[in-house]
Amino acid sequence: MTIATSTSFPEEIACHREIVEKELDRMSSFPEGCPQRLAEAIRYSLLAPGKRIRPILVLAANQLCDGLLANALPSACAVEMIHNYSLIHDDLPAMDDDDLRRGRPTCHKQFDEATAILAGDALIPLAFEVIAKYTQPEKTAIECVIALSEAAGATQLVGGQADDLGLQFSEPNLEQLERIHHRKTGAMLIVSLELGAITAGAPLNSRQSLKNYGKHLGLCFQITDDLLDLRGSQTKMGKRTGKDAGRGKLTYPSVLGEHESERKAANLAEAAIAELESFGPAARPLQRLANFVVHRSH
Ligand code: GRG
Repeated sequence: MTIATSTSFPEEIACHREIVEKELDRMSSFPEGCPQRLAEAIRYSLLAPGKRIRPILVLAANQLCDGLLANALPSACAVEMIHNYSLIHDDLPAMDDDDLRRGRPTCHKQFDEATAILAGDALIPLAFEVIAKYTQPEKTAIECVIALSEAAGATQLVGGQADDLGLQFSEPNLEQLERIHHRKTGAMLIVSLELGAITAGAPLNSRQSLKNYGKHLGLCFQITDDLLDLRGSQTKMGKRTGKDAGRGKLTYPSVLGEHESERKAANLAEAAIAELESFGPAARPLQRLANFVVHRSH
């Protein structure tokens, strides 16, 4: 089925961005105890203008399952904190070695490598602290901590990144590529939807539909990321483009070709949209988000 609407960011959930940004600001204000340069580096990266897709997914999924926004907000901030740490570390010379992120110098360029490593390090426990302190009831907080730690851990985000770093200049292999991206990019998007459902106390079938939507959306997001790296505008993306091919990285266009990659991304967006049909019209914002992801320019 086709959601024939605008491909811009869905307005009904774009408002969540402001709520999340205010809360991220508050949660990273460190009134005392954090060394000033470290606090500046954390806030420089965390509050930089990102799309905030992951926290918006948490809040939109929670809303779809009739949850309370205030109970999902700690998890929304936590996924953005983990995402931010992964961006800071990914940009380091030992990893992807980037000097531009969200339209600004990367954290290690603006500060220094040691400070950037520590800023990323500090964001990991902060994410779990925020969930544990501010999610009700305690049982729900524990469930959120377990879901996020699994998604961010050695078998998912970190494992996917490790495999991706090890795979430069290997033979094109779609299965390997999909396995990496399911963990490196998909896991954090899937857990965002799961956290929204958990904090709303949603039944298992709703949780599963949201996770399936996240699985399709995650792969679609990665394919469009690869296509944008190939032909996107550096100004719009806020990061260097054209880097993957130059480094011999395995990407969807390098394995499938541009046309087939586009077709696959469109099919995945359709599959994501179909997963949410059982929720009725209340799912439209998340369905439009899938359209935004496949047509995005940044
Ligand atoms: C260091 C453990 C570790 C993992 C790094 C984030 C990451 C994993 C790699 C970045 C490389 C990359 C381009 C991944 C593809 C998908 C992705 C995470 C894109 C960046 O996310 P956006 O587009 O960024 O949501 P904003 O800035 O909008 O938050």
